[in-house]
Amino acid sequence: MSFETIHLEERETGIYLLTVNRPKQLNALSPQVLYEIAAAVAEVAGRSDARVLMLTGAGDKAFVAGADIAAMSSMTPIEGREFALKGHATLRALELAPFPVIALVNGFALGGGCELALACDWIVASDKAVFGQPEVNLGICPGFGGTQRLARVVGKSMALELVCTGRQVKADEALKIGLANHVVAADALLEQGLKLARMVAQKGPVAVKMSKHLVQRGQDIDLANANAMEADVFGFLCATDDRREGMDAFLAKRPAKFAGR
Ligand code: CO8
Repeated sequence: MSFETIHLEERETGIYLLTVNRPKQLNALSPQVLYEIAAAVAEVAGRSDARVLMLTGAGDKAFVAGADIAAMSSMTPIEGREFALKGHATLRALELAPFPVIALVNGFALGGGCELALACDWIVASDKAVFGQPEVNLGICPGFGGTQRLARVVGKSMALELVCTGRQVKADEALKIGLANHVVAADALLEQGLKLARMVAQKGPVAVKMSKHLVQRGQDIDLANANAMEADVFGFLCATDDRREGMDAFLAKRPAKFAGR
């Protein structure tokens, strides 16, 4: 599939890189970008070798500087609602993708850009990254799930401070408040992402897929039911070839060769 506003490539076997590619607009999210991200996630999900998707922004200035303000400025209420719903659906597709999605935040991740990063499974930031929910400057609130995901990641009080003040958070603070898992020099960002992606790609594919599923789905339900779901998935994994291979390899003191079934 060919795209106009994003670029999708397989960097290494099973490891994909999606780049939002509108550097002149600091990679702002237009409706087309959202459609193309969703289509790219579906395309990667359709490839049996897919293990990890990394998501970044083109250029050296921005990951994504927000939803496209020029496009939003002329939206009718109906178009605005559709844009918000498309944003929610696209970000949910990242959360439910059957492989980990790593955000490589290389610059501004503001508004919808911060929300996009939050919908990825974890964030690796460059030392040039700047996060924030500046929607209050524009007389709007976050509209792609930012109020909810941010509060779940950094806690209610910090989320309230950030969405009510629009204050920007640099990489070192993002690391401190648990928004970013790692901060590295800008020129080491892709390599750090690849390093983590390779670690994932070497593990049992079904186990990784189901581990992500448990963490993501478990966020939406109570602890007792989430733990019950975990027990069911654990039982299911006991029946896989990967479980047999993983344990046989450990006992034979050799590396495991997972088939992903
Ligand atoms: N949308 C559209 N264009 C943008 C955006 C954006 N979010 N951000 C930057 N651009 C454009 C600028 O207009 C400029 O274009 P041009 O060269 O044609 O004038 C170009 O990118 C470069 O930007 P700047 O000249 O402003 O670059 P600076 O280095 O001076 O500043 C900043 C960089 C600080 C990132 C600045 O561009 C900025 O503040 N951008 C806006 C950030 C923002 O407010 N983001 C939140 C947007 S609202 C949102 O995301 C809501 C999400 C939920 C939507 C729900 C749907 C209904």
